[in-house]
Amino acid sequence: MSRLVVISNRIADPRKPASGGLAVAVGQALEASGGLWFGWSGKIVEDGTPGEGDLHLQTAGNVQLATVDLSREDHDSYYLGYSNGVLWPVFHYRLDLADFDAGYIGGYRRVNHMFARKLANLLQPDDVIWVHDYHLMPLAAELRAMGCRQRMGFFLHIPLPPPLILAAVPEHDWLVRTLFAYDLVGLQSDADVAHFSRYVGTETSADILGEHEFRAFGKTLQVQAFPIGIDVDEFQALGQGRESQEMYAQMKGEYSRRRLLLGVERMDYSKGLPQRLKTFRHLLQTYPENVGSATLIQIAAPSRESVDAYAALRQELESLCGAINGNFGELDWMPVRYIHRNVARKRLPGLYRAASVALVTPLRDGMNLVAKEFVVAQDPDDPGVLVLSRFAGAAEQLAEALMVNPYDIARTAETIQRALQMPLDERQRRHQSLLTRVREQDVHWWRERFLNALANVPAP
Ligand code: ADQ
Repeated sequence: MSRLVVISNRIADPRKPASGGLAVAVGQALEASGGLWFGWSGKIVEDGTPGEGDLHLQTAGNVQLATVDLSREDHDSYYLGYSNGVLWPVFHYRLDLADFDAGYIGGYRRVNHMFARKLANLLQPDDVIWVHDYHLMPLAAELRAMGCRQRMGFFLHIPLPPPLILAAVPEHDWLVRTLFAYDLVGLQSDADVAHFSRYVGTETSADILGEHEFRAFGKTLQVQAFPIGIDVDEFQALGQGRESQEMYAQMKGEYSRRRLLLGVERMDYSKGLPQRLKTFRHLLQTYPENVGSATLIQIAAPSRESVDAYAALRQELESLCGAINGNFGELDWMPVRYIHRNVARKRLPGLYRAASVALVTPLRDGMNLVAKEFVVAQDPDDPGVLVLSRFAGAAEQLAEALMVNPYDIARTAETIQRALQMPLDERQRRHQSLLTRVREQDVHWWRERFLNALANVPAP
């Protein structure tokens, strides 16, 4: 069995339990075959030399962890600049928020080159290499240039935008060309694969050999959808834990006479938070029976706060929440509880289970794991209702959710009202179908499908 080598911007120690579904899934795959996990150490060296960083090696069971430090300059241009200031907004269709500073690309290329250089020394000839996410798109091209011939796959966790949006990235043709250094590219949804196919059809001279097969730059590439799932057993076990049960009891106690609506995410402009608050305000205005009853708990964990667009979003949210609470609040009821913090993962299932309605309404999302976690956390006898944006990758799999266009505030409010009034038998029916799919297509299914497809790519 070949050794698996996983490369991602951040890595997690597979021995530590609370690191979340992806870390668990990748950790298990690495342990099964023995493996190497490579990425940034999280450390920034203030006066470090760009393109140079110390390599740290650590062993965790039969998994080797290899991490590299970043100089301040590399961190700011590769991570904050190009990855999160250019690729993240453009890939989420937010050209207005992209910061096309010509200086960033140098850092992005430099760090990818450095990662490849450090990694190449650690590779064995029959390793299988799996690279994750937008930070590291050109990594395989760098490795190939150094003579590495191993099987290489790439998985993009965020959406791939339509061709004319992707084309706004000044280096778009180079970026896509570097993808052809992989043997397999995995995307979250069929919509993303269709965008890739249209891009190569219009912007390159690639031959489209089949629905999932493309030939260009002397290389054949497979591109397929592999929708990521969650670790259902792990999340259900968390739900049985003391912290989660306490959370549930506390919420049920506090809100015994009220209906709880819940949003949980990183604070990010892709998640549609201002639209969600405006929708909630519209719900209170249009359906006054919710005044004094419906309460929105919005958890928005701090994220990338040194990128400008995030600070502006935070201000907007604080002012919207303040206005809604000021206009509608009563002495014994605040319509919005806005919490700008992380909730401990062990408590999350209890919070989800106490909610009557989950609002998962991103403007664009590669997948969205919160939607799947909410489904798994519900009591099947009395489940809450998932209101889901059609623009989340998860919408392709979770058709029994109540689907909304989050830009359409009036109709989304109407749909939330429908969710609040949904009869028990309909809630049970929808939940049963959703749970079956989330369970069948879990994170292990995702990982196995990807790694099988990579193993079965015909040799060049
Ligand atoms: P994210 O944009 O981070 O992920 P998501 O898929 O929802 O979004 O995953 C977030 C994870 O963090 C979930 O497990 C959730 O429970 C947890 N989380 C979020 N906010 C939290 C909070 N305030 N407190 C505690 N936990 C919180 C990116 C892409 C997604 C894609 C994933 C995986 O943007 O589209 O689904 O990667 O590929």
